[in-house]
Amino acid sequence: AVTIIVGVTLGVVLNQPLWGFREEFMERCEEFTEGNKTGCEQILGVFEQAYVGKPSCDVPLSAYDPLMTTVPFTHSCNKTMFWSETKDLVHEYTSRNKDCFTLENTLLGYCLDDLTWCGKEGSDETFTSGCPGWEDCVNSPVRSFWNRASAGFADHACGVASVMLNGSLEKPFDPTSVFAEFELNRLRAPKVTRLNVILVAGERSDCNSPNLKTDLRNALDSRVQYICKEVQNDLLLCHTYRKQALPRDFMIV
Ligand code: N1C
Repeated sequence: AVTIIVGVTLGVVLNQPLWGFREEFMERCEEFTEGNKTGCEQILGVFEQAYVGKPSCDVPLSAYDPLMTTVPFTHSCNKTMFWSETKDLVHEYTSRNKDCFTLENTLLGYCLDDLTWCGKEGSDETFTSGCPGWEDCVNSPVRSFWNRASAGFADHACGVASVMLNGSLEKPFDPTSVFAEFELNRLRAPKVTRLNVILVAGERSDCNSPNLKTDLRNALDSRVQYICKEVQNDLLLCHTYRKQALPRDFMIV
């Protein structure tokens, strides 16, 4: 915090962003890797090559291929946890249960979560304002990153995978979500054996909803086993009841 305050203050005085995107990235990366400064600088360099100097709606998914090769996923592949519209809850859960990994619990996801970035033609800088939003264009640096990283994250999954969905929505499984478009269709037998749907109990949907039983089921490789369990939001949130939060047969291997 002190570093940030000093950085921002100096930045204002000198009219230059001393605490910009690179500093934030490096701080997160070094924290995650327990101080691997050289490794983090290298990763940042490969990351920047995806979008620096390019028009900000002209960054395809493939621009991040070198990054994905440089930073392979290392978590045990049968501990993969996907999510859609349950971001806070799923991270509340994974922060207590080290047996599950969301993309944000991996190095790349951790470094870039909630950040905005883009480049500009003829500039070697990273900008954090005036960048296209998710809906502004398909090939924005941020959207392409999450799509590409999510695809790679799903390709890494094996054995039992899980997804946390939101039962207070009419369609917990949204066919236009990143989960539907870039993850679910990559879960293939025999590499992946089962998908656990963890449905956070809500007003609008339960495990019997056609949206899950039919739509999600049909979008999943028929050779992959499918189970769905409803869990209570407060059980999930409460550390004391963690062991009861998921039924026994639901535990991730
Ligand atoms: O579109 P979603 O959910 O189904 O995407 C979630 C899905 C997860 O399983 C993740 O593996 O896709 C991956 N993912 C992220 O990890 C991620 N972190 C932050 C996708 N999007 C991610 N974001 C941002 O959240 C991103 O900017 C996008 O706008 C949202 C998608 O969230 P969602 O609609 O709840």
